[in-house]
Amino acid sequence: MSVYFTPEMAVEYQADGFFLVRKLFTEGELHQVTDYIIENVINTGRLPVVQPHKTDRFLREWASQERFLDLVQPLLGPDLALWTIHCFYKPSVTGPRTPWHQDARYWAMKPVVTASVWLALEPVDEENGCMNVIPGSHLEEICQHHQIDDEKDQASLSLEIDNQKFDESKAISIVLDTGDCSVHHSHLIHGAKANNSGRSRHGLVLRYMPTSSIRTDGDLYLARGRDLSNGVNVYIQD
Ligand SMILES: O=C(O)CCC(=O)C(=O)O
Ligand code: NI
Repeated sequence: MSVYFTPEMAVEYQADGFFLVRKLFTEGELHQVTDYIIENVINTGRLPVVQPHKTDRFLREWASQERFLDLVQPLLGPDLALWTIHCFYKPSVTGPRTPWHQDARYWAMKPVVTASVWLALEPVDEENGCMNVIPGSHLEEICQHHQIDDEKDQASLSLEIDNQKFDESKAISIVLDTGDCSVHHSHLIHGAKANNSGRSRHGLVLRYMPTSSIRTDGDLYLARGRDLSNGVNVYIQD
C-alpha cells in the first residue's frame, strides 16, 4: 500500500466521498510539470486543457507514476487506466467559477467508477477559488443538472445542479498548499467560486478508472496491471 494512503483515508472516502493528502510532492518536484503545462497548455495552447495525455507522452507518463497509482489502487483495484487529465488553471481576477456538479453526470463510462486526484500546483484557498464540496453527497443518486451558457455565465463547465437539490450551507472548502491533493468520488457534489483574487489558481486533475469499466473513445492509457474489459477498451499505444 502507498506510504501516502492510510486506512483513515479509506474510511473518509467511503463516508465523505473525498480525502486530502498533504505533501504528496515537494514544491521542487513540481517545477518541471508546472513549467511544462504553463508553456504547452496555458501560454501556447499547443496542448488542450482537457485530455492533453492523448497526444502528450510526457504528461501521461507523469500522471502514471507510482505515487498516484498507489494512492488510487486501494479505491479502484490493481488494474488501472488513466483516462483523462484536466488542467484546471484559473487566472487571477478573471478566473471563472465552476458550477456545482457531479462528475459522473458528464461521463460516458460504464459503470462510472472513477477517482479524481486534484493536485495543487500552487496554494489554493477561498480567496483564489478553491474547490468546495458537499461531504457525503456521493452517496446520493445523480441529481438533475441544467445546461448553462458557460461563456455568458463565465463558468468553467456547462452543466449545473439545480440548486434546490442540495444544501449549500453544508459545503466545505478544500484548502491546499503546493503539492497537496484531494481525491474525490465521481458522485461527489462539488464546485468552485470565481477567482477574483490577485493570484492565479493552478490545479491539475488526473482521473483514473479500473480497466473493468468500459470507455470506448480510445483515450485510455493503461497505467498499471492489465485490461479487464475483454478487449473492448482501446488503449493509447506508446
Ligand atoms: O477546480 C475546479 O474548479 C473544479 C474541479 C472539478 O470539477 C473536478 O476536478 O472534477
Ligand atoms: Ni468536477
